[in-house]
Order: sequence, then C-alpha cells, then structure tokens
Amino acid sequence: MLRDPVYFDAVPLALVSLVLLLLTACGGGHYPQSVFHAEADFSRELDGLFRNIFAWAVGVFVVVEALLLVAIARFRARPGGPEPKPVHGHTALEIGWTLAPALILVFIAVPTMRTIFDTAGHAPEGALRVEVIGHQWWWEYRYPTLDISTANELHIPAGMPIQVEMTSADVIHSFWIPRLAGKRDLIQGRTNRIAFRTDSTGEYWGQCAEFCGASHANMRLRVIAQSDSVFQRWVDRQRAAPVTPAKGSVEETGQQIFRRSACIGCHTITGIANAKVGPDLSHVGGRGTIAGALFPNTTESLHRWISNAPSLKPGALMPPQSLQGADLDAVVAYLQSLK
Ligand code: HEC
Ligand SMILES: [Cu+2]
Repeated sequence: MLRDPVYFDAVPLALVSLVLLLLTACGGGHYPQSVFHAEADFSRELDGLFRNIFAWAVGVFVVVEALLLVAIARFRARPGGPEPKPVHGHTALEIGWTLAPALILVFIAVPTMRTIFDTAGHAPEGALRVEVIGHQWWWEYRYPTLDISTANELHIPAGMPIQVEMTSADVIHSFWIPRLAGKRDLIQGRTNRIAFRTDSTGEYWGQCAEFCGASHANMRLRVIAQSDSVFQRWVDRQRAAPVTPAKGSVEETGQQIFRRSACIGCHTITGIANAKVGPDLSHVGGRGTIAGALFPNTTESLHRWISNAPSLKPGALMPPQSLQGADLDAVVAYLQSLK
C-alpha cells in the first residue's frame, strides 16, 4: 500500500525565499570592488559573459522546475489510485535530453572562448606599458617607457589602453581590480599580461586575489584613472628629482637621519639610497595611502608604520625601526616633503 503523501507547507517557504531575494537588492550605492559595476572594456566583457551564461542557467532552471512541478501534480500517488506503471526506455526523450544540453554548452562555449582570447592581453598599438611586480605584501609599478617607479597606487590615463605586464618577486600573487580588470596571476620568472582601457576617470580599488601569506588580505591597491593633462602632471612630478630640503630645515635633518639609518638598505630615494627591498620612496609624499593602500598617508600612520610596521600589518617585511622623538618627526617630515 502507498502511504499518504507528505504535504510541505509551501507558503512560508515561498515567503522566506521571496524576502531573501528582495534583500539581495540592498547594499547601498557604493561598490568599490564590485564586478557588476564594470568600468573598463575588460571587465565589461567578463560581466557580459557572466550575464549570458546566467541567462542560460535561468532558462534551464525554469524548464526543469516547471517539468518537475507538472510531474508532481500529474503523476502523484492518490489514495485508492492504481499502482504506477513502470516505463523502460524512451528513445525520443533520451535523444532530446542529450542534444539540448549539448547545444546549450555550445552556446556557452563560443562566447567563453571569445572572451578568453579577447582578454589574453593583446594591447592595441600605442598602449601604455606598465610592469606590475608583486611583493609580499605590496605592489611595485614600473612604467618602462616613462622611466617611473612607484608603489601601490597605479596612475593611468583614462581613454588610453594599458598593457599590464605582471611578474612576482617572491610567491604567486594575483592582480585584481574588480571594476576594471583581472584577476591574473603574478608568477616569478614569467610574465603574464592583461590589457584594458577605462574611459571614466576616478578611483578604483583592487587587491591581491591569490593567497600569498600572512598579510595577503592587506595587499590592496588603488588605481587612479586621470584625464590626460592630470596624468601628465603626475608623470612630470614622478620623473623630477626628489625634492631637496631647504638648508637648516627639519626636512634636511630628516634626510640626514634617513641617510644614516637602516632605511637605505631597503629603500630607494633617487640620489640618496638605491635599495629595492621595499617601495621606492622618491615621491612617497605624493601618495594618498601607504603599505599596500592599507593606511592613509598621514603623519600619524607614518609614525606608527616606521616605529613598528608588523604590529600594523601582520608579517610586514619592514622590521620595527628604533627612531624616536624628534628624529622620527624629522624623518616623517622629510618623507612627506617628497611629493
Ligand atoms: C629590512 C628592510 C627595510 C628597512 C630597513 C626599512 N624598510 Fe620601509 N619598507 C620595507 C618594506 C618591505 C615595505 C613594504 C611593506 C608592506 O607594505 O607590506 C616598506 C614600506 C615602507 C613605507 C611605506 C611606503 C609605501 O608607499 O607603501 C615607508 C614610508 C617606509 N617603509 C619607510 C621606512 C623608513 C623611514 C625606514 C628607516 C627608518 C625604513 N622604511 C626601513 C622594508 C624596509
Ligand atoms: Cu596575496
């Protein structure tokens, strides 16, 4: 004998689902790292592919669920009804449910392959080349054609294609600016490429997307897309020699202390020090953030950072420095003057 069918109370379940669905629309208007707010050709292409595949998935879902509901309604066991009739084999049905998914996969595969080739990093003629080197846990940027080296904050001209050439100084990292481009791995000893172009000026956030050690989550970055003239002004400032402090100023004292401290074993300031363990500080005062775009570039964060970086950023490869009091003030003032 068949037992009585079990009835689910479908109404509360449907209500909960509806509320959850509506809640997904919440979240405010600011999406610093949302792939759904694409602002470059690269990210728009990924977004388009995602939406395309999602539409197919929704179609499959609707058809499958509809058939399921029909089956439940029409073929359910009814009290006193006859035993169900077993059915073996149905050639037309079997060919149908083999062909339909195969066709859908073709419709998904074609745009997927196109996107893979489109995002393979072939930049058009005249693209601006930027080398990105991943370090635990910060980003080094070099502009080989402009002779610039900077860190963590990537300035680009809006409207111009950017050719990014990526490698790593240590472990594997991944360069990802959700609204613009990426993710793509940075691997020591090889060069991976992406190319992208954004037409809107503004600030975009990104971060390392491949686990790379203690401060992986603190390996962030900022992209600042600027109009041609603003970008050119930035380039000119970066190419200029670092500011020379005035005679007798506190900045000059800071420079002297910097020169005889451990700093010169790890950092570059053109004309003062030339080491490559940490970020180039020639124009550090012009950056908005420090330490993997983790802290605002303020007097207070520079003080705390120089005194004890690992206490602010776990594992940071800049050891605590013994500078204190007026000496530390002077070094901070010097760094801030390096616009
Ligand atoms: C053993 C090498 C080492 C020494 C010595 C060292 N640093 Fe660093 N420094 C680093 C590394 C590595 C980073 C990047 C750390 C990170 O972001 O995770 C860094 C980052 C910085 C930053 C942030 C730069 C940016 O744009 O993010 C400043 C400022 C800085 N160091 C100043 C100093 C000063 C001043 C001294 C000397 C008093 C000094 N450092 C000594 C290795 C060193
Ligand atoms: Cu990482």
